[in-house]
Amino acid sequence: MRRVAAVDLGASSGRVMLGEVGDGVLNLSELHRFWNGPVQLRDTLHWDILHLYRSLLEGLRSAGTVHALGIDSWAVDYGLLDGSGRLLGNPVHYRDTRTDGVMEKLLERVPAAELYAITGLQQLPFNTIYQLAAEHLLDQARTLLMIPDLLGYWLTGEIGAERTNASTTQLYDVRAGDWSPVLAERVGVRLELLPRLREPGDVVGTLLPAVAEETGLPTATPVIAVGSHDTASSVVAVPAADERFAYISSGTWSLVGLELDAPVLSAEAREANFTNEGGVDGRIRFLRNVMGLWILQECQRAWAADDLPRLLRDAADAPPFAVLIDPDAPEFLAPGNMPRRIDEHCRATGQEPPRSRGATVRCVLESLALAYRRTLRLAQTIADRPVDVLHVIGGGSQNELLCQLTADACGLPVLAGPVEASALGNVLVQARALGEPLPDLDAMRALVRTTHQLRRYEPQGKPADWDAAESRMFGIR
Ligand code: ADP
Ligand code: LRH
Repeated sequence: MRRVAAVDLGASSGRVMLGEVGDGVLNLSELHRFWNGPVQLRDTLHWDILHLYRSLLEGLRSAGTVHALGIDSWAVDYGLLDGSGRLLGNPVHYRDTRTDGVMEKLLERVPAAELYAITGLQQLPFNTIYQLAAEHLLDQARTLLMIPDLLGYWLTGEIGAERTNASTTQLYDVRAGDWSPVLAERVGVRLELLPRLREPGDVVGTLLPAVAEETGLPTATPVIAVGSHDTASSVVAVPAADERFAYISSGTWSLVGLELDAPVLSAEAREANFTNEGGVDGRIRFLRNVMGLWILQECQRAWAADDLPRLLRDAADAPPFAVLIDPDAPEFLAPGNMPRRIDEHCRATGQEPPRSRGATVRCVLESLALAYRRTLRLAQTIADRPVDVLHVIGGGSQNELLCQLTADACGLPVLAGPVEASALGNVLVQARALGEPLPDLDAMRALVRTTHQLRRYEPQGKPADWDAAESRMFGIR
């Protein structure tokens, strides 16, 4: 039996999980869960990276004997090191306003079509390339490390860039499989800043003596590079039985799409803003970011309403299709005042704002389900890959109302679970690196399928209601 620790840092919480993998066995248990989120400090929105690092060490301390550990986190963000390896500043949150207007300016110099032909990445205003264009510390920096690589560096002293996360920077050439010198030069990023790439499954290094002492783990414990982009790890754990599946990795964001063998770089894909992110074992995650449960999380924060089950019951009782929003509207990206911004969005689109919390939540969930429907239909057409089933994984797979609305809107059966998909994908890639006979993604997914219970939602209701709602939604975009 392989025992490994998986550190999984989502945008709303971090966790250290203990994974056990053996013949027909895939156990996961939580060692430590901790808060994660934005911290506003003067004029900049940050992550609390030292809190994350300390929490990671705390989790590892309670792990007991493990054969290895691996780290995955949200994408696009980074820390900069100076020439002596010290962190320059506290990593900035991708929702910070420093990137306001930056994408538009950079696109005047580098045409969107050229960017897409090289990177295959969707345009998100916070992609690393745009953050770097707004970065004040670039001149002093000698090394750029994505968040899991930064934490791995603090654990081992080793520098590198894991490929799946590197693929989210928009500085990575998706066909060449390496950093793009052309783009780095065009945006003024010195190529030496970008470390050598690592594959998921590579050994990052072993623990520094001080880390071993702090965690009680032997110095020989390897840190393994997993699919260090959390979404790459979560897609590993999609319990699909064949290739005719779509997925929604449902957490703070909803990552909605398909798994492909090769990138789709067509004009159609670019115009529909689909991304081709790097997956484990050379797969491509052809997907779009839908704003996700962030909107609900921010409503809960504004209302100080911790009781999510109650809010969801109220939403289930609220009248259907009363109000719709475009969840991907840019005004929903930044933190703060979310219920008020929903109300303003409704007024601006000629709708009466929702009258209760339950109605607001219903509006958010129905609007998300419609965004999923539109995204999945486009993905199947553009990639020419029809699907029979939609897997919903991550924390949002526990939201029964959203799962049912998703099945109804998409006209597809939804299979919900596992909840901790990123941690499972992280564990599975580590187990394989340690020699567990899990030759390919099919084998890993088969193990998830036989060890985890999924909940099935059949499409219900009248398809015509969703057609009408979709037309209304197009009207407000
Ligand atoms: P991230 O990795 O982005 O931090 P998670 O995958 O942990 O996100 O998912 C967090 C979200 O899952 C929460 O915002 C919440 O909406 C949803 N969620 C968590 N627990 C439940 C639950 N018991 N019922 C319904 N939804 C839940
Ligand atoms: C989800 C995620 C997503 C990225 C976003 C920044 O946690 O990694 O795949 O686009 O965060």
